[in-house]
This record gives sequence, structure tokens and C-alpha cells, in this order.
Amino acid sequence: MKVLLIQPKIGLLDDIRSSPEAPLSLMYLQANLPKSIRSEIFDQRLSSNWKRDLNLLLNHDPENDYSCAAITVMTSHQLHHAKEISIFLKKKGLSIIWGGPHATLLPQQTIKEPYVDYVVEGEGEEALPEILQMIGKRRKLIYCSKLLDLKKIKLPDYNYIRPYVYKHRVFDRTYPTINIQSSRGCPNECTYCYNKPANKSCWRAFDITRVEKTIKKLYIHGIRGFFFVDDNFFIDIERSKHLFNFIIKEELKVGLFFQGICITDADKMDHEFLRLMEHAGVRELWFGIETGSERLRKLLKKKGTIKEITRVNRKLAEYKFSVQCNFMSGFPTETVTDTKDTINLIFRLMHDNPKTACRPMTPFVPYPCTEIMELTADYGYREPQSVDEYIGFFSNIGKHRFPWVISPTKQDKIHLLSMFFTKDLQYTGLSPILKIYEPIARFRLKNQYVSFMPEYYLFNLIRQIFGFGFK
Ligand code: B12
Ligand code: SF4
Repeated sequence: MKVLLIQPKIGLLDDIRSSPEAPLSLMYLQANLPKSIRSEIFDQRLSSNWKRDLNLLLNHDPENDYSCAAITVMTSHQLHHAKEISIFLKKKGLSIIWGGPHATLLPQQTIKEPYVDYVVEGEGEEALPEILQMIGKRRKLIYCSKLLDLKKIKLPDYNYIRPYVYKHRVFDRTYPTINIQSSRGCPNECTYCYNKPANKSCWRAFDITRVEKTIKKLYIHGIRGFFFVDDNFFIDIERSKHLFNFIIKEELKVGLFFQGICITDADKMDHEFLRLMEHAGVRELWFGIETGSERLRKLLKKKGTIKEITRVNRKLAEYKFSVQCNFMSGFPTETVTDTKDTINLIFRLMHDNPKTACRPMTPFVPYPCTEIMELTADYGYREPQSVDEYIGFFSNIGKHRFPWVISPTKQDKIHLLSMFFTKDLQYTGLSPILKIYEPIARFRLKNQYVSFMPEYYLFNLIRQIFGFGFK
């Protein structure tokens, strides 16, 4: 038996990068398949003509025994691509298995689709081999995986994916960088995050010595940057120290990037630990700050007060690595003052630490099964009820008007302006426009001067043509 592991296209964030991110979800599945089951990863993002390439793959398989396709899906425009590929492969007689965050959160809704045969709710390393046993015997099944013991899970073998294809330069032009995962889940309970429903607010870690071995192996193969996609890496400081000491001891000249860092964890990091991180080659720490409004932070159950955020940011200014901050706007109950508080915080953070980069104020989108989704019902919001409704929703995401947003056009203008002083668009060939308009964007945003903004319509046209900010 042979299984086709499919990574569908995602959207803007992948499109604007020099190369897409490594398909880690599938790499974990592949590493944990029994030896008797052969597999191949097909990454739609690397194909200019996916139908032709899939046909080639299927027709040129010497044994011609692909019996199923395992597809990873998150709640996003990726659903559209996952559906197209599923229909295409189903017509060729393959059984279709969906897994990933979307399937995990909405298994009942997902299994109703005629082109989906099996759904995996949760982690797939044990589930996939079991489902493969059922193919041909049972149809339409939801497999609910328990939280796995990570000691028993094999780490991905990066040899199967040509790591150089997946280097991403967007963070730092000089380092071939690849994603890596060293732990799963997060104990926090932010009301907009998938973690509580998907990982039951439980944090589990892979043995750090295994992670270190993987880093060393990739280093030998020329990879110099490692982007940790852990939901929350710094839960166990001793474990983190072990990694940093290993890198220093082995004299690995690497750049390390961490996403999803919690302000209260960073607040506890002392000078000695931060120096160790610096010596090990930490380049970027990504924080999900989300809002500058204390009231909204409580509503979102977001750890860390504004005082703590500014204190951490000032503390980190002393070190070589940069601070990357994510923000959103348009939360249910958000007032004009709340938005203003977020904008003020952005400017304050950038002022206090010249190495702090604030990413665009992304319009808030409620995700399935999150606590905040319940609040949206108070505004009469009806969440999508099927994969097709989700696809329709994400196809129109830029034009979508949520009933709780006070002034959608103003929110959109603020989002657009906030894009101009982030690194995100610098790699799209739009740098000259960015340089000219950046001071104007700063002035407008700082003063919330957006009522007369004729250039908004021009930028909107450009965004629509290129799809920026929508999908
Ligand atoms: C890296 C990343 C990305 C990368 C792309 C990832 C890739 N595959 O190439 C980029 C930066 C492009 C990205 C984009 C987005 N992302 Co993102 N991303 C992540 C991140 C940080 C890591 C993903 C990863 O590699 N995980 C490691 C693997 C091993 O875990 P996994 O994917 O969960 O896979 C396991 C199981 O789910 C299951 N499984 C997965 N697929 C399959 C398939 C089958 C068949 C089976 C059986 C099992 C199975 O088994 C796997 C092993 O146990 C996650 C958070 C996280 N820590 O997981 C968010 C996450 C997936 N992203 C998320 C979101 C919302 C987005 C955006 C939509 C955000 C936005 N508003 O812009 C955008 C996409 C839209 C756009 N316009 O581009 C959410 C998804 C929530 C949801 N309901 O789907 C997550 C969970 C973050 C969060 N905290 O909410 N993302
Ligand atoms: S801290 Fe981050 S990963 Fe943890 S629950 Fe909050 S948003 Fe999710």
C-alpha cells in the first residue's frame, strides 16, 4: 500500500515568501508510518500545474498502488484547495483522509462532505496507520486520537523533503531557515486560540536531546536557521537552557527563531538566560500581543498587562535579537478607544526598542470551537456550517463585514496602513512604494487620520489584483 500525503496551498502568507514552509504536519505522519507502508509527500505549493504533476506521480508509480490520500487542512482558504484536490483524487479511486486543525475542530461537519472518507480528530501519528488498515473495509469514519505520548513519536526525517526547497528567507535573507517543532500545546487559555479545544490546554515536549540531534544533522546539511513553531516553547526553562548550551558547545553557527512567546514567561527570563540565548544565536522572538487594551486583554484571557509588555520590550532592547509583535483589531466589543490603545502600544514598543518590529494589525477572524466564537453569536453572527460555507467565507474575507466591528472601512484602512512598516511586504517587489509611502502611513496611523484617504482606493485595487490581505 502507498499513501499520498498532501499539503494544499495556504494563501497569502505562503505566497509572499521566497519559498513555502516545510510541511511539518505531513513529515510527522510520514516518519511514523510502519515500514510496510510507502508514502510520498505532494506539496501543491511547489507545483505550477498540480493536476499534471499529480497525474505524473500516480501514473509513473511502478506498482500503481496508491490507495489513499491524506490531506492536511487548517481553517483558511486552504479548504478550497483541499476540496479541489480531494475531488480530483476521489475520481481516480483514492480514499480521502482529512486531518489537521480544521478537521480536528469540526470532525462532524467535515465528514459530511462527499469527497471525504475519513477524518482524524487530533494528532495523526497513531491514527493514520490505523485508518489505513480500515480502507476498503469501512467508509465514513471519524478517528478521535488521544493526546499522544511524545516519547513514542518519531521526529521527522528531513531527508525526504529536500530541506533547501523549504528554506524561508522572509525572516532573514542570509540564513536557509527551516521549521522545527520541539513541543506541542500550551497551558494558557486565550479565548480566540485553537489550543484549548485541540490540545486541551496541555503542554507536552519532545525529548530535547532528540531535537538537538535533528538540528545538528540539518546543520551538517547546510541549514543555518531554525524556526520553532511550538505553540509555547519557553514553558520549561531548564529544557531551553539545555538546547542553547548544546548549540554553544557544538559551536553551531545558527540563527534561532521562536514564535508564540508569552509575555509573562519572557518577564521571568533573567539576564543570564537572555545572554545565553544571545550566544546560542537567537535572532527573533515572536510575541502574540494582539491588543493594547487592558479591557480586551481580560476578555481574551491574554496573559500579561500593558505594563509587563512594555517592561519586557525595554528589557529585550539590551540584547541582539529582535522582538516581533503580532496584533489584531476588530474583536467583539472593541471600541474606538481600544483600537487607539493598540496603535499607541505599537508606537510605544517601536520607540522603546528600535529592534522591535510590529506586524500588521490583522482583522480579527473567529475560529471554530474557540470561546470567543460564543460571544459572536450575541451579535447575530452565524458561523459557517459546512466546508463550502467556510470556503465562501474565506474567499470573501477582505470584504466580509462582522456585525461587531464599529467601522469596517476604518478598520480596513488601519490594517492597510499598519502593513507599511512591517517586513512582510519587503520581499514582494513593492519595496520602492513602501519606502515612499511609509512616513505617510506612520503619520496617518499615529494620528488615526484616515477619514480623507484617497490612496486607500488605489491600494485596495492593487490588493485586489494581487490578492494581498485577502486570502
Ligand atoms: C507554521 C504555521 C503556518 C505557516 C504554514 C504551515 C505549513 N503547513 O506550511 C503559515 C505561516 C503560512 C501559516 C499561515 C496561517 N496560519 Co498557521 N500555523 C502554523 C503553526 C505555527 C505550525 C504548523 C505546524 O507545522 N505544526 C506542526 C504539526 C506537526 O502539527 P499539526 O499541523 O497540528 O499536525 C498534527 C495534527 O494536526 C495532525 N494532522 C495534521 N494534518 C493531518 C492530516 C492527516 C491526514 C492526518 C491523519 C492528521 C493530520 O497530525 C499532525 C501530527 O500530530 C500552527 C500552530 C502549531 N503550533 O501547530 C499555526 C496554525 C496551524 N495556523 C493557524 C492559522 C489560523 C493560520 C492563518 C489562517 C492565520 C491568518 N489569519 O492569517 C494563516 C493562513 C492564511 C494565509 N492567508 O496564509 C491556526 C489554525 C487554526 C485552525 N482552526 O485551523 C494555527 C493552529 C495557529 C493557532 N494558534 O491558532 N501558518
Ligand atoms: S498563549 Fe498563544 S498558544 Fe497559548 S493559548 Fe494563548 S494564543 Fe494560544
